[in-house]
Amino acid sequence: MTSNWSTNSFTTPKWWKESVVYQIYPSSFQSSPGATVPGWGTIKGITSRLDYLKSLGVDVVWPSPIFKSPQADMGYDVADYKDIDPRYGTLADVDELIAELKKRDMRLMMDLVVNHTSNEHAWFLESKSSKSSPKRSWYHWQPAKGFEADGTPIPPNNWAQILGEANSAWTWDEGSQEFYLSLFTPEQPDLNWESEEVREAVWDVMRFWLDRGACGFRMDVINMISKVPGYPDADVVLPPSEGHRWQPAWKYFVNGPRLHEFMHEMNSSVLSKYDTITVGEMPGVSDENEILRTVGAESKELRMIFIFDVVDIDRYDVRMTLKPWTVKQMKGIISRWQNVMIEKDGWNSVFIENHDNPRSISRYADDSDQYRETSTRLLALMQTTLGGTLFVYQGEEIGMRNCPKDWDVSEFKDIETINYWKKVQELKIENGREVIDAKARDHARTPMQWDSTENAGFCPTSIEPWMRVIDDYKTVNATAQIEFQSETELSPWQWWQRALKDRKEHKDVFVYGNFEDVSADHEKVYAYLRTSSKDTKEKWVVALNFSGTEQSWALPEGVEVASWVASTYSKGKAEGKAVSGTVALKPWEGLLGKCKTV
Ligand code: TEU
Repeated sequence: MTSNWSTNSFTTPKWWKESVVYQIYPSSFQSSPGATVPGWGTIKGITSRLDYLKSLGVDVVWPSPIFKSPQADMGYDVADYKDIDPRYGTLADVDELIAELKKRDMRLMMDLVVNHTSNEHAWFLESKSSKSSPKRSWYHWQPAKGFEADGTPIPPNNWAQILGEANSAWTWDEGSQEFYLSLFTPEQPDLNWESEEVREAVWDVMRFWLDRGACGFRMDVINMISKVPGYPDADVVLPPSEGHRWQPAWKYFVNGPRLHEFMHEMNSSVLSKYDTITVGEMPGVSDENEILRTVGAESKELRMIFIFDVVDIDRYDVRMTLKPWTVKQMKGIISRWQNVMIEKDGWNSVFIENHDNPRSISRYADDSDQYRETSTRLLALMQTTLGGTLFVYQGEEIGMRNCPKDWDVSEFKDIETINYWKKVQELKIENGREVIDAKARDHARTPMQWDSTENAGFCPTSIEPWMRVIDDYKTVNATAQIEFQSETELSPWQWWQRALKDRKEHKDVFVYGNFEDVSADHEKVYAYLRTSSKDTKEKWVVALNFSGTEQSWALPEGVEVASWVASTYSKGKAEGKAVSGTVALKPWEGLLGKCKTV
């Protein structure tokens, strides 16, 4: 590898590189006494759990949107960026949260959703009031392409909605007799970033939160803000013969022509004036140069992004599909981005869960009673030993599973799942239920399992939570795992806690270190070396068995393990493992070893 890693700025320490970010799904994290909407989580609930997060090893808390919202898409439809939804609390509650975080040397990162607003945002209400409204140009308005014989207006092009692929991305407004672009749902009209006034309004929102004490932003679908002018028709990939009328149109709004210009403007107008953490959600882009334009050390755009390659590994053109994948593919993706960032001086996020994806143990490992715990530890070991800023999603630290397959579909509340289920009925999609069981966003949105009492400690027992608690909470819960005592084993939570501590103690290796994949040809084992960025050249090896069968894997020539310091099967050192040559791994076993240095 011709890396200039040790001299480029990859190894330059920054708080936002070494921080552990914990994503909270506010509706499902923790309710609090006097909650406006019983059975929903609140900001006060988050504040009440800060000691829990601190003791886990979290530095930055990122709640999914808590702004005023009609909740058509769980808060990703914002009606007022400067106010809090009453169901979550008040601005004063956020101030208190920030103050309590500060006391613990922690920070708050906000979710900035500015590709679109809610259709109830004052900007949109004004924009739709008439064709001559001063805010008409704040959204994407287009006349009908024509009208059906029965008078139904025909949308300007064939783009499909993202959260309801069976529908057009354009919504007809009776009042002003035009369509507006609404890529996600009709309740989420896309802002028109071509308008300078829109951009100024966004900068103003950003300053509002940074001045209030937020440390930065996760930016929702920030790579969709520039649309290709003229809105060209998308290629037909979903066969009309099977009833598909609308087509995925990513090509025309993902990393569009003015994206980088807008991001530069955001940086020079706002971000450059504060010391922030920024992470852009950027689905649908895997091009190295394009990504480095955003996250390269000199790019002057964002600190890092969420690259979707791993979470998109099991889909075809749209997310609600099931595509077979292999461990080798996953390894290839992860190693590719580890290397790119090191070699080309960029920075990346490390994540495998969020509120838009199923649970990681159910998806990438084995969530059966037999292997759930080692699977959780395996995925934790992998993530805590990869370079980049680490993101942990609520419940991931206790190995929460997907919703049970015997739940009625009515338990699933997400608009994407509801729209998908309608499509399944209409188009008679045979594996529809299977897709929901594997992919629905609902799997990650069930209430956090705090303890073994009814409702899992999420809300009082007399109240029905907004979404059903997963039935396994009596055994899978935070309290049981924190209190777990054993001579030979760590609970998944205890393992995560130790792994985060180790990561921080050895940040020169795990956050800033060099990376070398040493398992390229193995079908099931993912193994890599991490070498310290300091002169010590301390070297560690990680070997992960991504299968339910025993595997053997060979350490590279010349690499000798001084001590296998951890196995996902034991509390202390792994005993009886070979220190050179072929190493045996149990099903779903992960090993961490410190290598001898010459
Ligand atoms: O998600 C954007 C996104 O593209 C996906 O992760 C999305 O869930 C998937 O494409 C659906 O098939 C973000 C938010 O994270 C998500 O919760 C919102 O629904 C969406 O934007 C709209 O704001």
